[in-house]
Amino acid sequence: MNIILATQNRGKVEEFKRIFTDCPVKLSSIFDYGITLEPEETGSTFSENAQIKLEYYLETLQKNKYYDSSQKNLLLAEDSGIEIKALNGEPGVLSARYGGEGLDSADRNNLILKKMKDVAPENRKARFVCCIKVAYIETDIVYEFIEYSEGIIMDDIYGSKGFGYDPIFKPLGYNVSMGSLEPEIKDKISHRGLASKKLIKKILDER
Ligand code: ITT
Repeated sequence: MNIILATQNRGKVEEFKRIFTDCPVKLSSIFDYGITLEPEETGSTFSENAQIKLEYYLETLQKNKYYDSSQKNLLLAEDSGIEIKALNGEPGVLSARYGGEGLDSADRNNLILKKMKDVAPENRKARFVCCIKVAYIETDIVYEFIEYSEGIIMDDIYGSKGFGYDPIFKPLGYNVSMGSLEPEIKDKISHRGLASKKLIKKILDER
């Protein structure tokens, strides 16, 4: 089976490649097909945005026949982000664009730290959310998997592994930031790792 990752985020591609290492599938991404156009994420939930991405890239792939039809082809779209309790759930679905388009990840992390500077340790709860949606390209049948990774927002930036908000997020049960964890540990506890685990189980059950 082929899985085509429908994401423009190279951090996600790297993680999915690691997570699927032992799963008997061939992984590629829309980068391999030179697809750079992306849809506007106008949904108000992770599920709605994952659906928007899935439909957009499904149409592109089906129109251009960018896949090997001698095998089953699964298109995988994913919408994710971080919800911070003290910020009423923000950045949420706006995680990739929080604070405006001109910012990079370090700017976004600093923006959050600034907003949270007077928030007491017990009120710094946050969680990562991952909604994976997959569609069989030939049949359009869709499945959804949602998972969470709970933790708190730290008082500064720690670690340089991972991407996005990893350096300011301390996962529950750990004493260091997600950005300080070895990638394989992150995959075991992350929203993306846990949602992927459900998908992998489905793929293996269907074999
Ligand atoms: P695609 O839509 O093309 O997949 P994107 O980066 O725009 O790429 P999202 O709209 O799903 O993806 O936004 C997810 C953002 O949430 C991402 O840019 C990060 O800032 C943050 N995020 C998601 N998962 C994360 C993780 O594992 N670690 C740190 N930050 C994460």
